[in-house]
Amino acid sequence: MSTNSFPKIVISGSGVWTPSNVITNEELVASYNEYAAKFNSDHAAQIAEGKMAEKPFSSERFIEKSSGIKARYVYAKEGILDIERMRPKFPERSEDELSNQAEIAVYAAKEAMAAAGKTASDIDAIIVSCAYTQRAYPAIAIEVQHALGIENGFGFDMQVACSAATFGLHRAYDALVSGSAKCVLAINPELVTPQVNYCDRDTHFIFGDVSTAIIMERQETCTSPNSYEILSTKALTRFSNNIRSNFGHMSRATDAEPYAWDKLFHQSGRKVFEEVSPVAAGLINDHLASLGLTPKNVKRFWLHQANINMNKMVIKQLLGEDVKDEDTPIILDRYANTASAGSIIAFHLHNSDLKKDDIGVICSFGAGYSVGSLVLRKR
Ligand code: CO8
Repeated sequence: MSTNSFPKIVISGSGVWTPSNVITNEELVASYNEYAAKFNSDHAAQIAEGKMAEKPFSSERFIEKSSGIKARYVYAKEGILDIERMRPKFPERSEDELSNQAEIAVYAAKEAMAAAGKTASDIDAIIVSCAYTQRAYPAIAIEVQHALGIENGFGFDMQVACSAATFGLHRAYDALVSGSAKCVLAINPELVTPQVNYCDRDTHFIFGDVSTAIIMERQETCTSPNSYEILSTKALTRFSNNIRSNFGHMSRATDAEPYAWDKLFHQSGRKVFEEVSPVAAGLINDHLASLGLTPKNVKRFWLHQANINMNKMVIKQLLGEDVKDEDTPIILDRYANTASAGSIIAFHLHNSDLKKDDIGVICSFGAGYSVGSLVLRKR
């Protein structure tokens, strides 16, 4: 196997914070269908005149069959199931309080730091990388740095939708290789439910909230009993409007309605499914080939968790039919799509049984389009 001659960089700890609130498909569909029935009744005249479209009903059977999702964890359950509101409700915090996203970032960060045996004084870079940050500045990463008592180095935020976590890990890797940091805390506080359109049956079931974190450092400082050498990183982007949200700071200047459908998450799910799966499989294949490896050399694929059928298709394109479930762990049945955090949850929950020298691949794919992978070897 060919590896580069750069210093060896390792993942030495991971953490996941899971919200205590759960919404099952049954609860979500019951609430949406009640909302849709009321909408149709309230707008019966306009619908009859063809001036407004009737709201179609949602179905638990459809959701589980077409996505694999059975439930999702949410930061705040209040509001989402209220048919007069149809969005989560967070009490506003003062500027003196820790922001919601920094709070959940800190939970996951502490778990990852404990797993890697690191304290605040060991860390000198914090990357908060996720689909949305709750404000533009000051960076959530700098707030987390402060909250954790990390006095050295720097922090910054970045966004690459569903590939934010892997692209964040790529930046951590680059900083460690170049020597601009010695120990990086990369966090993905995915607080996405505020951007879900709970009035839209095509997308109301897709997302859940979570926070994940990884500690990355040079091999020589690693004392963790469970660590992975990063053999290589690879990323690819291709522009597409098929997954989009138009919410942003410009909305105020355009007088746009902040809750309009196009300001929330929307997608052409079928097109995404068909277009992204082969690109993800191709990137993984090329990445492994660049290291003299094939998919058959990989013990575990920790894939992005958007859709179970999509993951099966990617694996089929890589390996054919013959794959055991434990080789490609699925967590979206419980967590749903957690934007960029899905592959990191899968890694965190399903890596401790790997043996020395086993090869694993973390791969994300989603909006942008963006695809990112890391090839790992157990130490
Ligand atoms: N109940 C009943 N029927 C439904 C429902 C529902 N809830 N939803 C849709 N249908 C209907 C459709 O309207 C359609 O009806 P018709 O045939 O009459 O038009 C029919 O079911 C079939 O619809 P689809 O063809 O769309 O169904 P699919 O089998 O393709 O499944 C999925 C839809 C599950 C959305 C699937 O296409 C999918 O998962 N695609 C992959 C999408 C993906 O990976 N997207 C990535 C997004 S995540 C990302 O990049 C991060 C973004 C940032 C995070 C944002 C957080 C808010």
